[in-house]
Amino acid sequence: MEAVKGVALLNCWASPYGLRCKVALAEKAVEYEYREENLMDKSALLLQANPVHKKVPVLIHDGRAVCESLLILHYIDEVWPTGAPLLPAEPYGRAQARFWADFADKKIFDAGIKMVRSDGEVAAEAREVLVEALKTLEGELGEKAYFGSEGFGFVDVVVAPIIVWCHAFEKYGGFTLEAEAPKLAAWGKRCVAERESVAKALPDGEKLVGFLGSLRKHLGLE
Ligand code: GS8
Repeated sequence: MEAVKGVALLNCWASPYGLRCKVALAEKAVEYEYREENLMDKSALLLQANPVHKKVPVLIHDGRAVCESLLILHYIDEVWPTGAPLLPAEPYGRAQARFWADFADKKIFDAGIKMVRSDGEVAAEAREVLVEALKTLEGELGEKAYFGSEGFGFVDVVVAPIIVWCHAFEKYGGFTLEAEAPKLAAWGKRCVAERESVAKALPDGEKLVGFLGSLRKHLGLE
């Protein structure tokens, strides 16, 4: 594998999985080299660093690769103790945080991406799963400011990319987060206003919508 010094993140700017890694690295004030990947023409480094899935994000630390965004977040939390830990200290809280992270991946990001990449019945079914999941996630947030019981934490980092991805979800799903899950919408605004890590890591929502529009054209959906 190409020798990479220090810390590097292989990513595609629009990836919700990579965005959460950017937020976590910023929370921990880790300096790193950002390497943008072209997923249509993956670099030799990406193929060597993630030979199993060949996907971004990949974190490279002192020449060793860590794959899968949730595992990258765990790694970052364990290796860089700067700032508050992302995961709670006690086992039950950790288990709960992992549960909601898994829920976000399986229900929100999977359904949302499926909806954006399809049309007709498939898109309608994905939309239903997505909206239901957003409401369920809002139920978990409840009246708290953040998902973490002690403030912004693991689940907030995992879910943060929906703040921009929701622009696309709303456009292609014909709903608004504000109407379906107003507390979750307020949480998103709070994250951007109060966490520099989030404000700086996330791309412009309209740029993302444009990118996904081109993808849909490429897939023959528009
Ligand atoms: C998902 C990564 C992923 O889907 C994680 O890291 O959490 N479970 C993984 N990455 C996509 C880009 S974002 O949609 C990817 O790299 N796709 C390239 C490919 O499938 O060839």
